[in-house]
Amino acid sequence: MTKIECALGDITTVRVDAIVNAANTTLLGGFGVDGAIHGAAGPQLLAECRTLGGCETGNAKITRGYGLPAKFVIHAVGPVWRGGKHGEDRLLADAYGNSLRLAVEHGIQSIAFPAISTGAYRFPFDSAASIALSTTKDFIERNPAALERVIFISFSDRDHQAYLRLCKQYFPSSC
Ligand code: AR6
Repeated sequence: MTKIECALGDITTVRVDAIVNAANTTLLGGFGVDGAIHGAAGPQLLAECRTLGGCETGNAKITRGYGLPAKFVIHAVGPVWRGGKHGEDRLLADAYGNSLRLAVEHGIQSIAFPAISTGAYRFPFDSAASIALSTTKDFIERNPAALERVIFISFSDRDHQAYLRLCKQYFPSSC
């Protein structure tokens, strides 16, 4: 059975097989969690990202983790929030679903997600967390035993409390 966890902290320090990056379509770095991941991984990460040819919104690509404790980085591109009527929910669900699919294809057993799109891209936090949790629940139901651990990392206590509250709804026996 897959263990679901919610934790507060800096995703660059988490010891898992893969951490997910909230990237942009260029995959060439940025601010927020993207900047923190590139900073902690070192310049080899950017060098590998340059070979990938970017990534469409809703999709994800994988690299090695270099200086990070995580072996892999899954670079997922969430949507910019534009009011909610431009397919944002679907694109965010796709970013999570494609990250999970890529993880399983690479034999990854443990994966940590930041709250994709909820910073610079302004997606409302509770809706984004609900999409993250419901997409993960669907994936786990369709792929039982594919993953050991999925961790949702929040960067503020307020976000962490929101995750804990919503997690109880989607995974009553976990969080
Ligand atoms: N660990 C965990 N979570 C973090 C960390 C960290 N070290 N740093 C920030 N967060 P954002 P987006 C949280 O803006 O909204 C970049 O420039 C943060 O509190 O990093 O998907 C990219 O290159 C927030 O909840 O990503 C893109 O251009 C969440 O991570 C653009 O920003 C996501 O915030 C992507 O915007």
